[in-house]
Amino acid sequence: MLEEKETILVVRAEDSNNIDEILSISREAGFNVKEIIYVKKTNSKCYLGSFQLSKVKSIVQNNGIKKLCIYDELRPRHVTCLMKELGIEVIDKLLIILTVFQNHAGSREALLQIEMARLKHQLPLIRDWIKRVKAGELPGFLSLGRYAIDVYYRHITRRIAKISEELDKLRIKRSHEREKRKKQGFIHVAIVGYTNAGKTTLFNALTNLVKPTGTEMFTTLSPKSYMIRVCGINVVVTDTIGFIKNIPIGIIEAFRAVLEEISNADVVLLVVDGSRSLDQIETEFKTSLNILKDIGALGKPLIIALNKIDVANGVDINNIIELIKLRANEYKAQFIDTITISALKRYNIDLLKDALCRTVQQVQKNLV
Ligand SMILES: Nc1nc2c(ncn2[C@@H]2O[C@H](COP(=O)(O)OP(=O)(O)OP(=O)(O)O)[C@@H](O)[C@H]2O)c(=O)[nH]1
Ligand SMILES: [Mg+2]
Repeated sequence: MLEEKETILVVRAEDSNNIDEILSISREAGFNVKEIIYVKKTNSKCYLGSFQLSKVKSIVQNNGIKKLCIYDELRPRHVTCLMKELGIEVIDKLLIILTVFQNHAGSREALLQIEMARLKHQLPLIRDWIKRVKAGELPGFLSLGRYAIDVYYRHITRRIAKISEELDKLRIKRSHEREKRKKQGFIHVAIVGYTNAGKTTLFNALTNLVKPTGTEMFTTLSPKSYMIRVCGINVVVTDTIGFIKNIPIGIIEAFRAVLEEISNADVVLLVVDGSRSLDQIETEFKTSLNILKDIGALGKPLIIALNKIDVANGVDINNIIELIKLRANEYKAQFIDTITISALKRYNIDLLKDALCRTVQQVQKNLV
């Protein structure tokens, strides 16, 4: 079974500085990476140029590899061409990430969101196959005839419609719950940030709950909300799904309901992993700001929790604080303050609560 998961990993050359993260994601998806191939320039027909394609072909044949992982967003024609040339399964970035999600999905909503993203991802590929089968370009490909592919296509479209309906119901329920809490005068604080930054650990520190945390990425998929009192005000804190660099749009769309929890919050509490190198901190911070911008949450009061200072790796904290301020201003965020904390050791949680207190008081004043 394990051998089935042996793979060649294809990565864009420009992503080589992000290779540790890409390898972690691939490992968490269960893949055993035998070889990494970097692509400088992609080929419009088959994604890999003829030289790299023949290299991959020989590794596949010599090692009996059954899957090719490409950490990029592929066009249907790329997938079809690669499958035809190599005769093995081709898995792109969206599918790799969804496999990690699948391993962590704890709720029906998360499972439905994952299935939806998978099916929507398959549709254009199947459309491409139908087109080619009709044109006689794929005789006997995948041993499916045209009729079977048509039936499968119709099955997928029906399933997508059904899941959409169910997800819409869950979304409406979620938004009613939010509205109810708003009417009761609760202030919403969304804990956001890069995957593994320590969001759930902070959520636990603020709420005294013990939600699962872990060194793997995407431990949390479904948002968890809990009410706490912050200087006499009822505050609902919500733990959310982690961000990553260049997240495929299909995933953002599928997890729209989860991201709405952030765009509907009153205050954003952004957790930054302060134990990383300055470059990594900058990349992760900018990725988070970009996603907040995309989902329309950048205009909200933004508090930064600079986390893991118990294991800060020699980078001068003041440099990090300066960098954060600079970037936050560049993005025109409504930046409030950076508080250095350790969510795990519970350092400075009181200072963070003070900053939260000042901010939620202000929000409450503006609401009146
Ligand atoms: N040393 C140290 N480790 C921490 C701290 N906060 C969190 N961690 C560790 O970092 C890892 C990730 O923590 P989580 O709270 O699961 O991170 P998350 O942001 O919720 O991650 P995802 O849900 O996967 O996106 C865990 O192993 C935590 O124990 C901290 O302040 N110091
Ligand atoms: Mg988490």
